[in-house]
Amino acid sequence: MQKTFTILKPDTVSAGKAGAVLSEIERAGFRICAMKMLHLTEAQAQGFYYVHKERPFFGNLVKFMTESAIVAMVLEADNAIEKLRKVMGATDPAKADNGTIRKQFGTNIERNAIHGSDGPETAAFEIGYFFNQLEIVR
Ligand code: 3AN
Repeated sequence: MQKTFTILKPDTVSAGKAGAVLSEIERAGFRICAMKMLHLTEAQAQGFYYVHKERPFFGNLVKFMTESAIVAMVLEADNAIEKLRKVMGATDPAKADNGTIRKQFGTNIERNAIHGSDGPETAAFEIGYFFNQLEIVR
């Protein structure tokens, strides 16, 4: 079993689609190990996305991620990291496969409904950024 980290982004939560996206996640067979809703500050969003700090879209990404509430979760499944990336679909919803979360709920490459860790090191960092050990249900 492997753990991964996901965020239902502000576009999803503000559109009232958090439940619908969560449904897709559960239907795909993930166990929810931890979940919280929060409204990120600018500093918190910058810290989370520090790997992208030199990218031209960094400022807009931080602005978007702080515009309203998000739902952060730890998920568990066999091969969870890769599995979630498949269920999410391509970063750009226009290029995402039919049936993926980003195809169904994303608007564009920035407002793309959901975040998922892209590897074991980022998953470990991202889980620890949002949750302490006591908040992760075994
Ligand atoms: P993914 O979320 O699919 O792993 P990354 O890690 O390349 O994609 O990018 C992180 C986030 O930055 C994306 N989820 C998206 O919201 C945003 N992003 C990526 N590329 C662009 C871009 N060209 N323009 C605007 N935002 C982008």
